[in-house]
Amino acid sequence: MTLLRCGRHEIDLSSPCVMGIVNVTADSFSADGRIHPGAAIAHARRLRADGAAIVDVGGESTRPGAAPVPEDVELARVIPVVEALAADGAIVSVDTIKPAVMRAAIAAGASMINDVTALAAPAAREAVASGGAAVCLMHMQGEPRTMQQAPHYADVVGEVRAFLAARARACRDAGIEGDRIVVDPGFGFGKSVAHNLELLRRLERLAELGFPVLAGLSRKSTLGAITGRDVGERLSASVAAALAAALRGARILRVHDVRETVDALAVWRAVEPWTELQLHKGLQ
Ligand code: PT1
Repeated sequence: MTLLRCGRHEIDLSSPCVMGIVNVTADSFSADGRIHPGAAIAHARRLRADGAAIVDVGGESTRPGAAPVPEDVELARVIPVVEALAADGAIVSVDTIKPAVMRAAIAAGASMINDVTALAAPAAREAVASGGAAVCLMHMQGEPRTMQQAPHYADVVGEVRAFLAARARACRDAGIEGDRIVVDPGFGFGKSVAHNLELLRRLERLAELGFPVLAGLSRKSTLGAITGRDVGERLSASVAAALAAALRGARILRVHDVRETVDALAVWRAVEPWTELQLHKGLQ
């Protein structure tokens, strides 16, 4: 059994789980500019009811071309949402690259930090280590504003794997236990369509590192390139991509469409030979 320790929570990853995406953006603000986190909190509660094991709260977009958000703005967006969800007993992840946001989020009850720069800052490693949080270490080439301009690799799988192994080592050296570390190839972060597909096809190579693998493909442009669909029409493509990742060893699937992904995983689980025993015992 693979257990991930997140703060005082434990997640059983012997079968894949779903992380629901909660963006705290313009929608969460009233017309006068004051924070109104209610919409984000309600959305996160719906995702949990739909079967999300983790909710990932983000106040700064990292998608291609996105601009940075000031620290005070990010804090004001994220912290009220973390407080409300943690009070519900939720496993809350916070998608941030700023050590001050990590510290405040953990103090507000977050039990996982999702950092697209893989805890590059020493203060970030210290915040996660002292807070007892889990961490998702993600690979990115370049920075969000410009990363899609000319992504280049000699060996994309080998380079991403070596990067994640080195980041995991740095985290352990900083006092973060191995059973709190998750790794992520960072689909769409400085990668062409061919790079993303190669990483997905050979995801087992990353699972071999011995840490649970998180895969985030939901609604991304690679799925648009494959299907010809706009971002709002990528539900089936996203579910298929999540399942393809799960089949190759991903243990956490970061998605917008939680209910649909949970159903797809349930069918896959029921078909897998290793579920036969539980089925005979419990589901007859
Ligand atoms: C991810 C991820 C993330 N993705 C983790 N955190 C985003 N750990 C934000 C596109 O090509 O995969 N893993 N946080 C969203 N980023 C993108 C990137 C969104 C690319 C869209 C695209 O469309």
